[in-house]
Formats: sequence, structure tokens, C-alpha cells
Amino acid sequence: MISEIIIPKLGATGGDVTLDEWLVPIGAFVNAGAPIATLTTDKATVELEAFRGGYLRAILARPGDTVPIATPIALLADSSDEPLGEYAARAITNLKETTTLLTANTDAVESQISNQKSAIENRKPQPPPQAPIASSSIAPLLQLPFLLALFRSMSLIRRFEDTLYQLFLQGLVPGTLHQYQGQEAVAVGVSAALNKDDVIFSTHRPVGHLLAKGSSARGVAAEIWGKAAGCAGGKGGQMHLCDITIGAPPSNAIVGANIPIATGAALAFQLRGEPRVAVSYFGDGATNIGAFHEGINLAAVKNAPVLFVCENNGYAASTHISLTSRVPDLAVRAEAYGIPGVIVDGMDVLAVYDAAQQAVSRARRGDGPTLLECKTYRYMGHSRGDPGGYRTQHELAEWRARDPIERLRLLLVAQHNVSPDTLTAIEIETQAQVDDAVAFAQAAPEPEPSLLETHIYA
Ligand SMILES: Cc1ncc(C[n+]2csc(CCOP(=O)(O)OP(=O)(O)O)c2C)c(N)n1
Ligand SMILES: [Mg+2]
Repeated sequence: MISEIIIPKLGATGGDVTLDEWLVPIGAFVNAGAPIATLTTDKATVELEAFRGGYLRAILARPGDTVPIATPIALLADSSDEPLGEYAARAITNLKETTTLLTANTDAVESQISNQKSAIENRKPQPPPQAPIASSSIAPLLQLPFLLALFRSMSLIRRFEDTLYQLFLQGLVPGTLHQYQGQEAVAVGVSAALNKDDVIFSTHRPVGHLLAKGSSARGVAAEIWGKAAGCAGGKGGQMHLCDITIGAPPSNAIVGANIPIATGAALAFQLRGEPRVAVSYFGDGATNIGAFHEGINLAAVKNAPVLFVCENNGYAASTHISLTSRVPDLAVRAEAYGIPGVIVDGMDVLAVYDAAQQAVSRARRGDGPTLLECKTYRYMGHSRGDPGGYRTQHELAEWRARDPIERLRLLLVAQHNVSPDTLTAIEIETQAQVDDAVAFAQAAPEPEPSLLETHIYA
């Protein structure tokens, strides 16, 4: 079978895309998800990935060509000599004439990447020691239904994000995506320590935070598709998810901006005498923003009930933490504010839960905020426009070997006698939940134009 690889909707404005280079020779086999070409949109240079496995049988565009969205640019086939049929007239089956361009481009990019990689290798902190399964110290204290709920929640987030990724490659998701695969243990471990009326303040990467706190997959999906049934009425999109019913005011894509806002919410709880806690999620990149200092310092001096959760995934967009901070452990900054700074393995949901629970109890009894640094990793690029070429496959593989879902699976099977089939059944259920959410979102009506000016504060 011959399948077309089309240009998905990559750019912010949906404009034309320039094909920069082919990354795979014609005739080679490519796996599903493997990058096959680089493209430049109105926003960034991105990699185009194969949405299925197959042989790159022919290409339909040359490096330098400008191609509109939805145009087929390559053909994947089940064999390297499959007949080209209707495509025969326009298919390019030999890239020789473009190889000079290819080599020149590749050399410049390679040397840029290798410079940054060697700068990083020289100063990079090592990931925390590998623990093969989730933290067993508190595991025996926890009931099986609770552990299974953590597994279900992480599985739902992973399935949701993976499904969106597949649909994105087919050009079926509007806008861009900032994905959460790899970081699930943080949102799920923290949420498990919270009450329903506690609030979370999220970032440009909010899907996992909201699903873990209990937002419906349908509401989140419909928001990503900009539909009226979306959790923000279709006005927010992926970066501005919002669900007041589960304690999630609008997520904030301005890096670090939610930190003082979470402090403000916590001060309100304190003034009203309510036993509620506010959580601010932010990345390593946010710890160099002024709002980090102001928000944490104010919370510290007022003993505000906040939990500051730094998801240190090692990168702010394409920049490694070692290039922006002289200290590899961001939790040490807590000392400057006179509050506890705790480092936790963010790939271990039980360790995150344990640390979050202690910090939340502390906040609830009036002893003030904690800075919790979760060492974690994002498997995908910064956004769907980021090929992630600034990190090595080795680094990625090292972190994937510590996958939070697989670690909890091992623990459940080895220490709680859970049958692997029980866990597979949970994953089938969460996939069905995601498929239902996507179908719902795609079929849902658009927001009414008359509502355009509602929910505006002036
Ligand atoms: C104040 C501000 N500066 C720059 C940006 C552009 N930007 C969006 S996300 C991002 C990187 C954030 O990195 P980090 O805080 O580590 O979070 P991560 O993406 O790793 O989850 C940048 C620079 C922004 N949104 N806001
Ligand atoms: Mg980061």
C-alpha cells in the first residue's frame, strides 16, 4: 500500500511551509514516529515524522520548495519497489541533484548541535541514580486501590498525549502542543496529596496537571479543538486550559507568572481561615524569572499555604539547565527564602506523593510553603514545533528506562501480586476514554460568535 505523507498544520498562522531537507534516503525503511524531513514554518524549524512505518518510496518535493498545508510531500510503501501508480509522473525517486544542498545544510546544523552538546556534556549534572521500581519504602503503607488509581491516572495522561501526537502528525489537531509524556508522576503524585477544593496553577504544559486533578478528558480534548464544550469554552486552547470545577484557574503560558498568583490565592485562603492549599507548577526555566523570587519570598514571609512544584526536566525550550544556572539542584534556592527545599525523583510517583503529602500537611497546618524540585524529563520536544535535536538519543534512552508508568507496573506486579492483565485492562479502558474524548471533541459544535466578548475583564 502507498500512503501519502502530508504537511500537517504546524505553524501558528497556518501559512505555507518550506521543506528544508530530507533526513532519510529514498528507499530506506522508516519506523512510525521517525523524523523524515525538516520543515520551516512561520514559527520554527520542525521535524516531520512518519505517521506509520514503511519504505520512503519517493518524494514529491525538493529541499527549498514552499509547500502549502495538507500537500503530500512523500510516499511511504510496504516494499522498496512497490509500483508508484498514479504518482509515477511527479515522484522523485533519486535525490542526487539535491545532495550538495543536503550536505551543506547538514554540516552547518550538525556543527551547531555538536557545539551545544559538548558545552552541555562538560557541565551537565548527572540524573539521579536509577531505581528500577517505584519507591518501595512507602509502598507497603498504601492500599492497592490507591496504587491502581495512580496507575490509571498516569496511563490516562500518557494515552491522551500519545493519541494527540498521532493525530497531530496527520494534521488533525489545531494549533501546537506542549506535551507531558515522561512527567506524569509529578502531576499524579502531587494531585494524590490534594483535596478537591485545593487549587492548582498550571503552565503552558497543562494537560497532565488538569487530568490528574480530575478534569474530564472530554472537556480537555474539546478545549484543544477550540470547541464550545471545552473546559475554557473553546477560548483557551491547549495552553490555557481551565476547569474551576476541579480547582484549576486558567493555566498561564507566561513562564513563571503563576508563582505570585498561587501565593495570592494561598493568602486569600489564609485570610478567610479556609484549610485550602494552592499549588504552583512551573519548570526549571521559570526559576530564573523575577516572579519566582517575588512569589516565593512573599509566601515565605506570610507563611502562605502554597506548594511550589518545580518540574526540573533539564531544559527550558532548547536550553539546558547547566547553561542558565550555576546550581544543578534548584531546591537549594529555597534556603534563600527560609523555607524547606526538597529534591525528589520525579520519575517515581510514590516518592512524589510522599514528598507532596508532607509539604501539603505542613502548609495546611499553617507552617508555610515548600519548594519541591522534581527531577524529571520530557520525552517529546518542547512543543510540537521542536525536533529536540539539542539532546542525545542516549540521554533520552536513559530517562525512558526510568519511565514512571513502567516502574509502578513492576512494583504492582512484583510486590502486590497484581496480574499484568489487570494493568493491561486499565490501559485499554483509558485508551477508550481518550478515543471517546477525541471523537467528542471533533464532533462538538464551535463556540457561538456572540460569546466572543464574554469572560473579558476590563
Ligand atoms: C516570560 C516568558 N518568557 C519566554 C517565554 C517563551 N517560552 C515558553 S515556554 C519556555 C520554556 C520554559 O521552560 P521551563 O520553565 O523549564 O518549562 P518546560 O517547558 O520545560 O516545561 C519559553 C522560553 C514565555 N512564554 N514567557
Ligand atoms: Mg524545563
